[in-house]
Amino acid sequence: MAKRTFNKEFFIRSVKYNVRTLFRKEIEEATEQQIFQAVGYAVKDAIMDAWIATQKEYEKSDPKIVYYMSMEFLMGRALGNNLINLTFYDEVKEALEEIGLDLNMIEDQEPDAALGNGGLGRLAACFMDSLATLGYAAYGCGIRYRYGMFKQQIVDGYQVEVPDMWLKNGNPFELRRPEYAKTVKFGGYVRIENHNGKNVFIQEGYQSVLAVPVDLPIVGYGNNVINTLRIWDAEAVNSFELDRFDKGEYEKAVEQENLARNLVEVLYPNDNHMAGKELRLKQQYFFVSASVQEAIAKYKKNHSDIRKFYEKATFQLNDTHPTVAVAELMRILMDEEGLEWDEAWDVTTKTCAYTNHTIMAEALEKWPIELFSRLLPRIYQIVEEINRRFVIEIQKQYPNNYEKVKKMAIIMDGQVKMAHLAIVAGYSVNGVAKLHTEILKKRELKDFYEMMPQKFNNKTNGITQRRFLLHGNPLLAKWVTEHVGDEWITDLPRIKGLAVYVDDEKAQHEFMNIKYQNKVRLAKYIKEHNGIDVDPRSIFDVQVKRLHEYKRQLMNILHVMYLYNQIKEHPEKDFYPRTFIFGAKAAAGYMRAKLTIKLINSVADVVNNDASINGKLKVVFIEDYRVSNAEWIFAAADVSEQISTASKEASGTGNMKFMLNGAVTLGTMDGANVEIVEEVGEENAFIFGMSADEVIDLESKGGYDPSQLFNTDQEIRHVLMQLINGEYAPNDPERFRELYNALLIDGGYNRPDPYFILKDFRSYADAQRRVEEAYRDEKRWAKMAMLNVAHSGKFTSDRTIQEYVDDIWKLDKVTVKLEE
Ligand code: 26M
Repeated sequence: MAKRTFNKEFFIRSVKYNVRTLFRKEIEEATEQQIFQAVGYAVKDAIMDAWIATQKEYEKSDPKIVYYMSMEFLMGRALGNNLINLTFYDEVKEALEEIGLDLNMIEDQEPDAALGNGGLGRLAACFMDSLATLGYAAYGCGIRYRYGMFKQQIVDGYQVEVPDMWLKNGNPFELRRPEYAKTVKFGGYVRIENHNGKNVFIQEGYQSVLAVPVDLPIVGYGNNVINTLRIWDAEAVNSFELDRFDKGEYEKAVEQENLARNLVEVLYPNDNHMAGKELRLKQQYFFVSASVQEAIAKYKKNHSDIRKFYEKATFQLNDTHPTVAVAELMRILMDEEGLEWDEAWDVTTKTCAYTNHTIMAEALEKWPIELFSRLLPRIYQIVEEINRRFVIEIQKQYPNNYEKVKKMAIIMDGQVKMAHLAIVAGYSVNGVAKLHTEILKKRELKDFYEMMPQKFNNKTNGITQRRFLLHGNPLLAKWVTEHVGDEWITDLPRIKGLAVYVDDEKAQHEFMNIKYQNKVRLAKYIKEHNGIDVDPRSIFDVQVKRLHEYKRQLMNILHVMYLYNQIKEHPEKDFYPRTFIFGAKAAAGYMRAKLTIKLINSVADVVNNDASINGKLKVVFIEDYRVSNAEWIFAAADVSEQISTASKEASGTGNMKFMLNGAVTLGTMDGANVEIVEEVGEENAFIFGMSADEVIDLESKGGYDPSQLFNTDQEIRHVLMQLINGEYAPNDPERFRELYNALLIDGGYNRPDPYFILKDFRSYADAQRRVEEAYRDEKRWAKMAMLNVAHSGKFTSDRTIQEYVDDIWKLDKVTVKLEE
């Protein structure tokens, strides 16, 4: 990999200069945050030449561009990652040391850019990294939320949400570009005028807002490619009107100010759940309209025939959230570029492609017609016409089959169904893991698959090894490089070379020692943040992900309660010390999820303070789980908990991050777990529970009756009774009744235990027993863990992106040369 030269003296001078000009201080007087800012600006400067060169190269060679449209980009911190990808990390670390500064401390000053909830947002971030590294022209298109994902505090065991003021000290990496601002219109009505026999649609009485782009550099690894994440900020169009005397004008100006402020105020903190909020739809149209306008303006700079737009641009819709892009593109092509419907439709259906990330029914986006048409009157007209034409298609293909129309129409029962719109108007529909795509084709989207099978394809998710191994786990990264060379950094399958060392005792020792060092690092973090002592020699069993019933954190903690009961009842029995680590944010309004957090913390309080169990069991809830602390957590994990109800987790990507860091999967045959097992072998994972087919079958029969289990299995019964007898809530024995009821009476969907927690419990406990047994055999464990690392090659997002490029986007590869 070509390495750019790093000029140490220049860099140090730049940091010192920045401290002086930004803060009127010498380095010695600056705060840690000020030093971060100064270093951040120095790094941005180091990026600038390549950023300019990349954009010049794109203008010259005119490659096809992908616009990755997403409501979420869960970027995490930029400083360390940028240095890694510039291949300057070690040099900068040394340079800073020379002036008495610690790069780790400086990195720690940076707030996470948490412009996303979880899997979907982090996937977008990994994709941006891979696109730049592979040398493809890409724009991330999103929103510059003033407040990202809330910060989580645990107060008395409960989650408290605190606003995430990530921009309060400024962001040294961002570049504001007001010269490319766009106007976005909401509301009003559409007047139709006839101009020489042609209908012209004029929106009137609307409110407008100015979309101002803010660019963040996306650094490719060692290749001088710098792509752009363009996040839109909102401003009032005419703030000068504030001093108008006319009352009506004044109120209008205030309205515009408010609209702009509210629009980009905050990320909706729901994950896998649709809340039909008007402001959310406004956010969607706001960034989509600005992004589509921008894409067209860019195309028109060097091309005259808008009918060939799709040859140079493609829009990937990250779930249905940006699906109004379909209608917005139609609107611009017809109303502004003068194309006829059929011409515009041809372009649109060759431009847009859709990724589905979930089959959870409550996550499907459906907007009430009333709201949709009031907010986006012209867009609604276009959606209506798309629907009208599509319904005719359905009727042609399935004459007299009204059921088909009812199931597939875009507009039905007073609602606009965004997934249907995305499928009809897109040239590609993809799922995010093999199993997930099969479920889409055979069940969830069966009718669409039968009508247009050629659109459907799978793109199994991936993660970037640059952040999640090279940056997050420097000890293991170095060790891997010593054994297989450093090509894995841009060619992860090379990591397979480790396989020849799995029986080598020296390698096993080194590997386990690195894991131990990482556990010590995490144990320190836990001591500092939770005040809990954990033994780095115990098994670190980790479940970190959003809190959701289908992910079954409840099953995990019930199992901990079960183990604790066993230890108490049989103190003499040999028990390998275990540390159960949780990290999870619950959507602010999701009461059952929040109560599960309280349960985990209540169990932790009891178990961690029971001297009689000699520290055999520890439970830790890591506050504010986020990208930056995730890097440490993955590095320290022995066991990766991937225990969703089979069929519910579309892919999962945490599972891949654990695998890459040498944790062994304890999981169901769900999402990408299936492919992890395929790669590493069943004997190197702990698989349990119902299959997706079994779950779907049982669901269609209306579920099952858990009272059987409750009445016959005394240990399960004991644990469940502890939810309502005050064992973990002596002052309020009723506190966890809700969870008890969900498992035994009604957990939603009109049935008990809809996520089959009790049904899978025994099988889970047995898998946990096998984990313990395996861990006792040090060599066996070392081999398993190493084999997981060695077989993680498939799960790089570089592979995923290459598949998107080959099968969907058809992008041209670009190389950027820098004159030094
Ligand atoms: C919808 C409406 C209003 C507010 C928020 C939403 C919403 C936000 C995020 C709905 C769903 C959201 O994310 C879904 C998600 O993260 N899905 C996950 O995607 C990952 C990447 O493909 C997969 O690995 C996970 O399995 C899947 O759960």
